Amino acid sequence: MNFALSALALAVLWTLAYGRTELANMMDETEVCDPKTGIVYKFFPQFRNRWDLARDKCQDDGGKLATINYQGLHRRIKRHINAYPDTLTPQGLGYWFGLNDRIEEGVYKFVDNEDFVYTEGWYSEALGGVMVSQPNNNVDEDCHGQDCGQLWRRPKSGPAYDFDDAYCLELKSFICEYPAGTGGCVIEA
Ligand SMILES: [Ca+2]
Ligand SMILES: [Ca+2]
Repeated sequence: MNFALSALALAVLWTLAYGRTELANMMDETEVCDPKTGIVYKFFPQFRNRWDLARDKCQDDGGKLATINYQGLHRRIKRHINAYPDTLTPQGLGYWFGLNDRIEEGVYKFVDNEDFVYTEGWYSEALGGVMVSQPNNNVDEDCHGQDCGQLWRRPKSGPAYDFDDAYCLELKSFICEYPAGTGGCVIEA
């Protein structure tokens, strides 16, 4: 009995924490509605842009580079990317999103200046027995380091699409977001 109750409690907690709400396709799988918030996300897996040009493209389009600042949304986006061949292979091994520390090294913000709080989203892996965690502001290829956030297509088998700071001049796909209600995306009760 105790075991059954414990299992039930765990199931309820799991559902509350990791509810399997999915992003809903709109025009196709590259344009989706988040039924939790009514916000629309658009993936550009065929485009290759620098981070600042991706940011401008989203703004010109009436949106902004996506803000991903809590676990539920990050999980929904990761599941969506992995569910469709068109979104599974971004250019440059990743999707730019709004996260960046371009103004002050180590102080991460989104494009609308929202503070970054969801630090569990960073990628980490063991390399040669050493744990390498992002953000690492790698300076190997640019002495200014890495200041622009991507959802990284790594590891190669079963990519996690967790957060990495990358060189802003790299050419990558990107994800824009548009205000709640755009294109008829509504919050589900
Ligand atoms: Ca940096
Ligand atoms: Ca990095």
